[in-house]
Formats: sequence, C-alpha cells, structure tokens
Amino acid sequence: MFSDSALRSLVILSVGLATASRGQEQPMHAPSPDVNMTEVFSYPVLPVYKEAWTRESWNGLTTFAAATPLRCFGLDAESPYDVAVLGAPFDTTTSYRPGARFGPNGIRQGSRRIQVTSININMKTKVSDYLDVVDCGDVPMVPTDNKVALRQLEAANKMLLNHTSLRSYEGMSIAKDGKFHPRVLTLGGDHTITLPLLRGINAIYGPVSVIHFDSHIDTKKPGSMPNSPWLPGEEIPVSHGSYFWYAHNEGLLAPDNKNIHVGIRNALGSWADYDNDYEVGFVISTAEELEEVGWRGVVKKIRETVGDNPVYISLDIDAIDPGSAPATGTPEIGGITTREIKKIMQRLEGLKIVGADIVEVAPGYDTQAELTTIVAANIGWDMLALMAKTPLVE
Ligand SMILES: [Mn+2]
Repeated sequence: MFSDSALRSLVILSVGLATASRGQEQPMHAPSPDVNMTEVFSYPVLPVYKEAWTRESWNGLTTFAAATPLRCFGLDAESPYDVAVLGAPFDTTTSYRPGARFGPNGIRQGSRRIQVTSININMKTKVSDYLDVVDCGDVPMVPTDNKVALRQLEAANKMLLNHTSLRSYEGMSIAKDGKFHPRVLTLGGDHTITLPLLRGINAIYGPVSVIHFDSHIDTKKPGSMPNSPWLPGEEIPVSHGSYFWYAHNEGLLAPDNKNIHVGIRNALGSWADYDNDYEVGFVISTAEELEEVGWRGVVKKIRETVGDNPVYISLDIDAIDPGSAPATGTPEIGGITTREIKKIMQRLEGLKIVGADIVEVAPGYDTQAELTTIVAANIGWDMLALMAKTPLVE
C-alpha cells in the first residue's frame, strides 16, 4: 500500500514523465492562463453566442422553424403575435398505431433547416416580413381522460385566438367582432384534435370551409361500423375517424358541401359511409383523381369548392405517400407526393386561411433519416407562407 503522499508523488512523477516524452509541452488539459474563457464565449468575440436562443440548424433549443419561443399561457400571456404555433401532444383516440403524442416535438425537430426568417422560393415570400410567428410549446393534455384532454386544448386554443394580433390591416376583418386575431398552426396529435380547434375558429369566424388532406374521410357516423362495440343508448366517444361528423353536428363546417377531402384512398366500412360523408358536408378528391387530373385539376376543384369562404386547412400526414412519410398511425399506399403537395399549397394562394393543423405524425415509426417529420415541417412552413400572403380582410 502507498501512503497518500507517496501516491501523490507517483502521480506527479507519471505526469512529469509523460510531459518529458512530448518534449516539455504543458499537459494537454491545463488551460493557458492567458485565455479568458468568459471573453471567448461572449460578444463581441463570437457575437452568435450573445443571444441565448440563437442557434445553428443543428444545435440549441428547438422551436418550429426557429419561431420565437413564448410562454403564451404564463409570463408572456400579454405579448402580441400574428401566428401562434401550438403543440397538441395527444394520441389516445387513435384506431391503430398510437404515437402521435410525440408529433409536436418531432415536427419541430424536422423543421431545423427551415426558418420563419428564410425565403420560401416556391411561395416567393419571407414569412417574417409579414407575420410575427411564436412557438407556444405544447398544451398539457392528460393521457388518461380524452374528454379532459380535448377540453384542455379547446381552452388553450381559444385563449390564443381571443388575442388581438400584433399587426392590423387595411380593410374590414373577416372576424365576427371586426378585430384582427392571431392565427394558430397546431402540431398534432391525432386527428381528433381538429374538433376542439374548429370550435375555437367557429367562435371567431363562424362556420368555415375545411380543406382536409387525408387518406381517410374521418366523417364516420358514430356507431355505424358493422361490429360496433357500443350498446344502444351508450354515449359513443369521438375518435380520429369521426370528429368531422361531430363538427358538422355542432355547425362548425360551412354548409352546402363547401368542404373538401383531398387524397382519399382508404377502405370504407360500408357504402353508406359515402352518403354520410356528403351529408356531413364534404366533396371528395381521391388520390387516384390526383393521378388523373394532376395538381392543376385538384387545385381547381378545391378553389371551386371553398369559393370565397374563410378556410381552415387540416393536413393528416397520411395523405402523403408512406414512401415519403411512413411515420403515421394508419398508413395507406398510393398517396400524394411531396412535390404535388408543395404545388397544391402554392396554388392555394389568396384563400383566407384562418388556421391550420398538421396531425398524425408519430415519430416512433419514422426512419433514422427523419423523413416524415421533415415532410410535415416543410408543409407547415408553406402553410405559414400562405397565411403571410393573405391578410384576413373582406
Ligand atoms: Mn385523419
């Protein structure tokens, strides 16, 4: 056994020998007394480090498209903005593979190479020139009670929408109260979240036309499936396949079939589901139709359907072909390509987009290359560009 002092001598001797063998250099980990590390990491030596939120595309805290992070329900509740990005981490009404509760942060991660301050070449715009976009983080949604979780989102969304937006515009606002309100881009979450979101939209604008990108129609009449597990008279909970039926029944959708599904290709439970879908208020553009008439034909059909109505865009990532976007709960083959969705988004310019969501991104099923979250993030970025290009005036 060595005594403490003997051990210390031995260590010093070893370091000395190692130093000697490298020709009298200082030990590698000893900082040079001439370097002031505080100075190195502070302005003006390296100005990028002055702002704690500033980041390269691969580091730092992650908000959607590098939007300003804001504690929208807490300390920053009074701060004005034009668009709030809101995460809705909820997946307990999915019918097949769960996992969309991780969607919001997955989409933020997928957005690292796009910024609200960068130029969108296709859309010929720079979002931050027209809109102040903030990222409000995620609404706490309890995983053990869907009714409570959906109420939490409804309350949060209404809180954001009830603000007056930072910017106002020449002309009359299309809002019922004549004021300019912020718009919300919600990152889901399974598709049921669209129901509480539309309730908030309805309170501000009244019924709106919905452009619904999805491989499934999501208008299923509760209890209509052939082997319904619900007993007669039982209250049937809303799901990600039936929320539009509820939205129609609550008067949230524009009347006279001014709503459209785009990308439809799912198997139906029964032929009656088609009739029911029309009664709920939609027309259908199938994925096959897109192949036949091209993006120009689909854009024409969308614009003819929604007319001059206020528009809410709801995009289920399963509308996109699973080759490009595999990370979702109910994938269907034969979907929209990323080039097609970008072209369609671009040509929706001029529509009065009052809000939007991107749902059903379940990053657990994604590739190591993060394909799905990158697709979702880029579509969200185009949605912001559409909002930037059209103020909500009469
Ligand atoms: Mn859906």
